[in-house]
Amino acid sequence: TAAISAAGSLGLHMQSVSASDSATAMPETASPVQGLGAARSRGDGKVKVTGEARYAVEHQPENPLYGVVIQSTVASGRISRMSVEKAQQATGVLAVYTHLNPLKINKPTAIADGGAAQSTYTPIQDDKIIHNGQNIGLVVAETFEQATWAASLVEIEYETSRGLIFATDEGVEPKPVSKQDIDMGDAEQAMQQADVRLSERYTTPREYNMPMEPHACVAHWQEGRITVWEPSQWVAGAQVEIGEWMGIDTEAVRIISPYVGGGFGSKPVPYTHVALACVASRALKRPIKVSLTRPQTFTGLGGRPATSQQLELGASRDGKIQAIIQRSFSETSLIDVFAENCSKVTARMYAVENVSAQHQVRPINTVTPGWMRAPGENPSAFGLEVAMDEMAYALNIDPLELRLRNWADKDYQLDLPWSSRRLKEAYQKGAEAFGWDRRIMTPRSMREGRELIGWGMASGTYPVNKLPAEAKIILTPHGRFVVQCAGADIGTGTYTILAQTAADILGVDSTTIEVELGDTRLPRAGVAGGSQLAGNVTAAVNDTAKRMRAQLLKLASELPQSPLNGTPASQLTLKGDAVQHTLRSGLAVSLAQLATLAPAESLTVTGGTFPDDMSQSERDKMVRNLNDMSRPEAFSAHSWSAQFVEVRVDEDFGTIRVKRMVAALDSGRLYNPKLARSQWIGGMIMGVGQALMEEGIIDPRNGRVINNNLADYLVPVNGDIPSITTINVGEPDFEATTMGGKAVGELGIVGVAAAISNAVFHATGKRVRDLPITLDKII
Ligand code: MCN
Ligand code: MOS
Repeated sequence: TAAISAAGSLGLHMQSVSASDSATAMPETASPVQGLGAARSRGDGKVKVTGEARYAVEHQPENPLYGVVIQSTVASGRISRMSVEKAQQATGVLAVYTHLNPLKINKPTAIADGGAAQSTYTPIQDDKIIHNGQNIGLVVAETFEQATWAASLVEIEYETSRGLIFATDEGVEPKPVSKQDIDMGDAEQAMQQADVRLSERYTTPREYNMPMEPHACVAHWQEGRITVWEPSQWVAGAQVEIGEWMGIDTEAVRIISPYVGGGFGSKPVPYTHVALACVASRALKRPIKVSLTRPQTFTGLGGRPATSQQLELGASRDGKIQAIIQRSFSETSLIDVFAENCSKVTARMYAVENVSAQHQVRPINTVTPGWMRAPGENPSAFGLEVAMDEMAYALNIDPLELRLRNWADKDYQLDLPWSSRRLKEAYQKGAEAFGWDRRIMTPRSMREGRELIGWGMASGTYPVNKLPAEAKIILTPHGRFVVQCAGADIGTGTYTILAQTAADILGVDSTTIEVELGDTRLPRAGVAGGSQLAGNVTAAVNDTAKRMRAQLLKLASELPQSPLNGTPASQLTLKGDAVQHTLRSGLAVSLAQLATLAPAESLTVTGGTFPDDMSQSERDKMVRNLNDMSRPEAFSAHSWSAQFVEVRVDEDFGTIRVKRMVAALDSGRLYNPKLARSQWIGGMIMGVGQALMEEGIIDPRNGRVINNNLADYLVPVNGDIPSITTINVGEPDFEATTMGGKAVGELGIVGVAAAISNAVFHATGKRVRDLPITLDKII
């Protein structure tokens, strides 16, 4: 299947096979420039696998200090006594910062109302405890070991009050998030008239992102300015928050984050240990490293909050869904509203005219939750797609057929046409590759020996978000291009696709282009979140590269010593590391030669997608908050997927194994099919974890996260993951984005847990509506 044809170079219909075969299925492209659409390997791959890539906390400043965070051990109340003398007297200790000896930290502005992946908690300002594992102190010493030892010497007593541990506890006061309510048609009445009604509750537990690189930073205060090496999905957001915490100008903050060892939504903005590091560096006038331990990351920042949704579906006998009524809630902290909105896909996936959905948050004693891959869409699709399977069984209609009978020819929620929706193709190609037509509908009807076989499917979607961005391209004295942009590469492939974007325009091999990312000094870009960065920054680099090309042609034509002097730029082209005459072959000036002839300042070009007349400060504002993110206006633009899963359930032991996964996905044009597949399967694997393993276990007595480490908080390992087939059914969608691509990063996880739950039902006849699907729930 070595399949990069002319169509393949636009990322079309690139079919790949199982994960184990991916090397043969995804050859390096033969295209001369390895531009967009080429299935190239990651440019940053080698430095990452050889350990050369320096992650934030690996930055080694001169004469560093080490800070160790102290966390609370109760959920609610106040610190009644704290004794830090022993710690202060321990070898190497410089300071113990607590509410008794605080450093001022200002309350940051919530970055987005009802969706900020951020806590506004300010540590060490008072004695109040609002959750277990709250950051309540920082011990600073000459070495990490000294700081760790000293932290253990701090004595703390609490006056505890009754905490609200779970969203369903008595005393919890729900808050509506009415901004996101859905009220279409007359759902109550349509429900009454429906032939078949189903109403069930679907829940997802607390889940944690847990990237390999824990949350760890280096803060260095020097002469009124702070530089922070911080793993970041969004350096501009980090810059604002740190400035606010410290009470200094945003411009006095620099964030450096060239590599991020995964974020999955947990690194959009820094958390409060970073605030402690920054103010401690200022107070002690030395650089300081602060790293949360793995257990501390479970409460030093939030993961996906637990969700619960009551979902009622009404349908006609022939399988037309006539009404949906949904009431959902998710946990939040006592101080911030973070809504994991369970109705993100409810009214969008199918042609349903009557929908009523309301979501509320329930404040409890927990750290403010945050983003985790597809916040909202993920639990929303779990509920809806399991409910659709239940309806299919209630009506005795094949689950895939039921979905087709409810095909949405437009976005019913927004009443807008789709920009593109190749979901039917996804259903068809996915079903074909999976062999869905051989499925026997009756549960427990397929088996092999002791193993029950279950086949399940689900749909998934993720929206296209947008924000302008900027880039800079430099031609170096050696005739090489450097592309710069502040956007992050969190393991996604930004480095690579930006080189590919520039290569298309500049006519050089993309592997020769250097890309620099993740620094507030570089041209503006917004968050690597909401699966939009690729679209935003490829568009910016495309524009900048065109400006660079125009500039080079102009220089070649105008520089007195250029061999092409006097040739109109319209007769020149940029390819093969040279500006060439289009008509007279051999007449050319190499980029290296041009670089020596041209004045240095003429070889740096900036560009991007902000409106030309937008001021610098307005541009700053846009990339520094989340409210200016937009969606296309005349169309509803989304990525789509169809997930097919086979599980095997051991009848005696109840163990569940995912045997096969097939997904057909529409993410529009793929900028790099190899990387897009890597993203998709990454999401699918995370979906396996969500379906079968992941669950934060909370101690009802004190709100402690009991399984706060990677030995007890289970995630899939290689042995849990079957062969995965991904099929690209997307086509370029220029209504969605400038470069024609749609969302990739979060799409892969959406719907996976539902497909697995549906497969488990098919295998066993047991319907599991509460994730994860552990064996106790099916035996
Ligand atoms: N891509 C493509 N064609 C497109 C769009 C994207 O080939 N049409 C590929 C590119 O390689 C691009 C990548 O997919 O770099 C992701 O692009 P995009 O969907 O725009 O997502 P972002 O760049 O905004 O990345 C964030 C996204 C999110 S929100 C989460 S959560 C997530 C994810 O990416 N976290 C990740 N994928 C992750 N992958 C890794 N390794 N680590 C994480 O923390
Ligand atoms: Mo992704 S959860 O939007 O960072």
